[in-house]
Amino acid sequence: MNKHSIVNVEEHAPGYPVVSVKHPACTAQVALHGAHVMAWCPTGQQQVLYLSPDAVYREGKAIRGGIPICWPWFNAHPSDSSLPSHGLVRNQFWELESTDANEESVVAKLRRTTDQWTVLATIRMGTSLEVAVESTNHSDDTLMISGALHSYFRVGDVREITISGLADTDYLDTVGEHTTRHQTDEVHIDREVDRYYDSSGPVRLEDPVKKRSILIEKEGSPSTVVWNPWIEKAAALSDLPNEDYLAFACIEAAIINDRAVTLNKGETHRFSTRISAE
Ligand code: TA6
Repeated sequence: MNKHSIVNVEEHAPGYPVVSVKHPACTAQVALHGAHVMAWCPTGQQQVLYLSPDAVYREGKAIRGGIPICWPWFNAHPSDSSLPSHGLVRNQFWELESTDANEESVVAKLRRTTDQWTVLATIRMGTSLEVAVESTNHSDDTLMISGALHSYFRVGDVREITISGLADTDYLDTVGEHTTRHQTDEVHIDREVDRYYDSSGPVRLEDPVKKRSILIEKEGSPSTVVWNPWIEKAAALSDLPNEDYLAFACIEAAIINDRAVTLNKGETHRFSTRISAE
């Protein structure tokens, strides 16, 4: 298989390289900034990921949409409010280590390395999409890891979708005063939703408007975050059209800060999400 006819690195904006994949199984785009999957479309299907038309493509600003890699913490830093929300690495350029193409898929590996740690993203794009994040601590200090694969799924109308797989689990409702609640059945979105579910199992998004179903599987993360900003919060986001709260739902493989993983020197942790659509 001629890799060069399938994988190209192009400038999405000046100084902003993106891996562009055109494979028989799918098309996809991965920005080196944040090792950020921007788009993935299995052949013969509709685009699976939401990407804001107002997304900003410059160093230091996370792309609104796709699959942000939130690492090494989730949401606000546990102790330092001066640090950016959702960690450091979604706002930084990563090194493109390799791209390999075979009959089934393309695999891209991107890494960020410092004196203390290395984070490696392995992104497999084919008839399904898998994003895996491996963290390695190579310092003498312990390293606390939390974060999320913060996937934005494109939907026809968020008010019409059904999210299954979270029934009979507890969740932390972070809208307003944080409250632990119990999910008795399927999840529907008719308001701002920002919930951390105690669930490591698969979740299915049914979209009657787009007439499709998206399966989200995960490994190595104990929580599933479901988020939609709804009207008011969407209007406050400058990189999101006001009406686009209707066009996506986030279903995230997450390690919430109070469930952080401790890595000693030489230890590695891996978490991943696998997405398929039908
Ligand atoms: O994952 C849900 C969440 O933490 C929400 O609270 C909201 O802040 C969202 O992430 C988006 O965060 P961002 O920093 O990308 O605007």
